[in-house]
Amino acid sequence: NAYAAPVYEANWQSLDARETPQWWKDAKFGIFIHWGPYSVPSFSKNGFYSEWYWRNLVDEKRVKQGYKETKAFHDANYGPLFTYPDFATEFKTELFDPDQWAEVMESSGAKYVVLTSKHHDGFCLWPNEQADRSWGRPWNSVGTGPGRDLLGELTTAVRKTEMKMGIYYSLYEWYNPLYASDVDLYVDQHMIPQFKDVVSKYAPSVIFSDGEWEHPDTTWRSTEMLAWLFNESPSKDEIVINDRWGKGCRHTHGGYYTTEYGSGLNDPSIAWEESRGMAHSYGFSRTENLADYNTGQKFVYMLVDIVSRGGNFLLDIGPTADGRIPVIQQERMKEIGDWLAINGEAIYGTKAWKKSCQWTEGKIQDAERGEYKSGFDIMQLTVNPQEGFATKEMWFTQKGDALYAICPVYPEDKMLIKGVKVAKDAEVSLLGLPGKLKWKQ
Ligand code: FUL
Repeated sequence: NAYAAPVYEANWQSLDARETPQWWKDAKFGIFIHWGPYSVPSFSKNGFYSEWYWRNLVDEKRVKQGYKETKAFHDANYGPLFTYPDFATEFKTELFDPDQWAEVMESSGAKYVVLTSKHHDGFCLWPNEQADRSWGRPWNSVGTGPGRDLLGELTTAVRKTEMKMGIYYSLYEWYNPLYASDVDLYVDQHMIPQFKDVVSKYAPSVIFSDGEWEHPDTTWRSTEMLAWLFNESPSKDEIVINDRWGKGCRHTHGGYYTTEYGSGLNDPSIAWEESRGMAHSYGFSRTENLADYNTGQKFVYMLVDIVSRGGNFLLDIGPTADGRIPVIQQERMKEIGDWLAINGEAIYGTKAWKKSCQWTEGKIQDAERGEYKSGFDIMQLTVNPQEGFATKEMWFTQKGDALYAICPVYPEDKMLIKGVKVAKDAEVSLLGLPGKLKWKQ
């Protein structure tokens, strides 16, 4: 019958044809959470990710490549006999208050949350029997450490707000005994049933898949899993997926395209999302200080810059092993939310305009520069006009018949918007200010 729901087949042609759901495209801003046993040592140096602690500790190649600080730190503080799995029992999350987390995340103006259900260490934040079986020990947050279903508790709390709840899920696990001996068996007996378990129990609205790069999608049997997800799972109607489903899949197959600590993409015709931590790492890192954290203003710039190019921003927080969101991370979220409370109309539900930004006149050194090197460079360009760099004086978004122009600094007097023809009866206003502004073509 012509009205039957579309049935997806286990091949990319069929799966790629599925549109990323509109709720996600409208949402623009989400909060990512990296939390697990690595939050106990919460250590990283030289910009390495703290959630890679186990790998940095034991992988000889990485140790030789300059990750030796991890081993030195570990041996000095925990001793060489203390292994990474021992951190699971120290991961106690005793102060975890899911409703407080949900409240503070919502205060950022974010519309969705993505929690690491399982990172590359294989540790599950929900009770999962596949994990315990293949690891031969309790390797989930109910069986050891917290003694709580962290994913379940946070899902319940987030769903009391207006935000959607999603999960990060790593296909590969560095040191899963099954993975190391026979990847096909790992996929068949561990990964696929585990993936179905987490989706069936929590019906996430987003799946941020990861750890795909060591094998092709055929090894992971990704298309089979996704056909199940789209056709049969409890998430099938609103599920949003990313592009990390096998070697070579990024920016080619699956759902939205991902960039990481980058500058995003310049193509508003595709769904994409930039993610990054507040400082140098996704997981919490005790080695980071105030100077390592971006300011709330920079995060607002990043958000606007990304949205003006049609993307979403997934900003990561790293809670502590005792279950707190560090106060500075709470403050950053609130700073972004304070801006969005007034200016959100120019962000949520918008689309990219014909131009994402406008460069300053006068101070321009490099005006034609259309390519962005990295998210960080964008901000340098934006905040240092006096140094003679090209400066983005205005970003644009649009919704319905409204054009939004967003300035990184408060305009002194007039704003000049280039390249726009305005209807005679158009109205111009400043969000947050009552009344209308004077304007002329
Ligand atoms: C990467 C992972 O290896 C990082 O640890 C982090 O989870 C990031 C979002 O994806 O590929």
